[in-house]
Amino acid sequence: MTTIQMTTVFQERKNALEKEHQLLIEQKNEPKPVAGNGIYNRYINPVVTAAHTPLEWRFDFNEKTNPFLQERIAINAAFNAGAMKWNGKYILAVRVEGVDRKSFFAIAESPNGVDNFKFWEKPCLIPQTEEPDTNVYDMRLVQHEDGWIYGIFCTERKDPKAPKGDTSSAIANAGIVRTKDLINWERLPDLISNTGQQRNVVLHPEFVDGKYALYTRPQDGFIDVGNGGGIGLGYIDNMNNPVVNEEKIIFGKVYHTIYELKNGLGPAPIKTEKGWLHLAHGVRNTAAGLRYTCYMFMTDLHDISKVTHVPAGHFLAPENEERVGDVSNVLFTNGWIEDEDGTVFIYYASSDTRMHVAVSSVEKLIDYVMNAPQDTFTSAGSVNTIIKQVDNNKQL
Ligand code: M1P
Repeated sequence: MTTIQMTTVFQERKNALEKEHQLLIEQKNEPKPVAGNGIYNRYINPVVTAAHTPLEWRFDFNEKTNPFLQERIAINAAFNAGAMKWNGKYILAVRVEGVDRKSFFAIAESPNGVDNFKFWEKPCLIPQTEEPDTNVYDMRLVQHEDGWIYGIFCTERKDPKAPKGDTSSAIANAGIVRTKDLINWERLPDLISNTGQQRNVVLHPEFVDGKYALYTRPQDGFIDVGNGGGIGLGYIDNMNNPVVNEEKIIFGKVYHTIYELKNGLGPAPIKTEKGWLHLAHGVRNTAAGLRYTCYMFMTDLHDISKVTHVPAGHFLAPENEERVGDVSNVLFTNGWIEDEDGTVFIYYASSDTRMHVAVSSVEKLIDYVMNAPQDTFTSAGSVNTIIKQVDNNKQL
């Protein structure tokens, strides 16, 4: 190929890539045109995908070193994002995963919460502790009343006790960073707890009796909860020395529910006049593998360890194209944003691959959590619940 032809190939590809990328990012998003369940509206397009990541991360744009304009660093997925409203913008701390399987965090912002999510120029630079992280993921962003924005995430490292030849066993723990600008991150020590491995650790946004409150999810193994499991609650005095001495399970696993195998808190709870609204994920096993769905519950406004309301079953489950991805049949959430007018943007990832949004309001979520019937834990109980509603409807 002559130099003239090569220049054309490079320039043509550059133009095409830039056009495609711009169209994707600026694509308008609309609610799905269905009556739905009256609790939330899903939006048609995913809000963030691997293809949303900046072209500069993926392509060397120097024609001399990359004459075919090949993708040098490919991105595999963009999912499990923490979320917050900041300086009037809807911010996602996205778990971006390269094709090398390593996840990292990157901030994407949108002016309206449902489309036009654009990544900041560079991924987040997370300082290391003395024991470097092998992989990091699933950050919960919390604006705490102490003035800091905290990011608590899972840090994964190879199990040092794994027998020779076992190249998979890992240990999960909660890594902690804090920031004032989402650019400069201060790394604090990893969480110290006595209950085994930790994932899905979430900071409560307010002090409780002068202490930091943490929702935890202790488990015996990396995948299996073993004898542990459930959503725990513990307290620490100082984020610079994050030792949680005692954890109380406030929401455990229950036989024949959507959280039979394990569960974990999603984002930090939303404070309402009726209580704290929680969004979590529950996992059950099936012949097709683990199924992850999202569910809601409420805790007492003055006693955050007391669960007051739990509607039966899932609140959001994978549907249509959401069912398929790198880890299929998974919906996972670790971010939502409550707007000043009570609108709630629920950010959820499907099948460990891409991010979506569903929009609701505090009023609708309270109505759902307080009035949808709770689980009776038996088929006969479910039938009775339906018959009661049919009979009530007949009186109308
Ligand atoms: O693959 C599904 C999810 O599995 C893990 O969640 P949990 O610890 O509750 O099992 C996490 O790795 C999460 O990132 C992932 O989406």
